[in-house]
Amino acid sequence: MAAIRLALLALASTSALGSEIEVVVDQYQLDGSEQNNLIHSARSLGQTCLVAIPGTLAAIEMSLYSWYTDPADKLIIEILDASSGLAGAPLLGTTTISDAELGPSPQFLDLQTVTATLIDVSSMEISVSVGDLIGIRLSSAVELPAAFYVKNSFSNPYPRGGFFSNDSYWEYHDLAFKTFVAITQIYADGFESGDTSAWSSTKP
Ligand SMILES: [Ca+2]
Repeated sequence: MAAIRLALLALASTSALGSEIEVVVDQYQLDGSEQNNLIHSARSLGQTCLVAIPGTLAAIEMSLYSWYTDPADKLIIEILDASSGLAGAPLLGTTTISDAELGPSPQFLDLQTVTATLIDVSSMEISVSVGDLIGIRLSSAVELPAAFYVKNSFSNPYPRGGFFSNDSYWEYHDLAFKTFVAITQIYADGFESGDTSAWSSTKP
């Protein structure tokens, strides 16, 4: 088990004059206490979620672990545009994480801090708007008995989306997950506090 990737720290950096990029949690479902779901060569699965904060999708956190896998085995993470349904949903981006990069697998995620596996998806540069339905699909080429696992709950703790596996969808299953969105904060005065460089061009 490697340390959790803390790429978000790098994302939360200052950009252009008068604005700052901030990474915030958008959608979340913290309960993963009811089931460990298998992911292997014959079984993909995922979760849909409804975007509420516009920006750029930055990261996904999930409670993942593996069994009989090799450190180099890959879990594939795909982000889908599920707004028109999951069947044939356009692929917005894909990345992988190796078994060696998996973090801890708590039964409950923590809203305030990253305690499981953080998957950086910022390189996909996916712009999200309020009301977009995003699908997060997990798959792998590993063959049973090797498998990855992700924790979820049965009692529909997240009514704004649902669980899917291969071609099936269950509204009442929900993975434990958090989505992180990078937003650009624009300062009302057009420049950052303490920065007086803009004054010279606005003074008469
Ligand atoms: Ca649900």
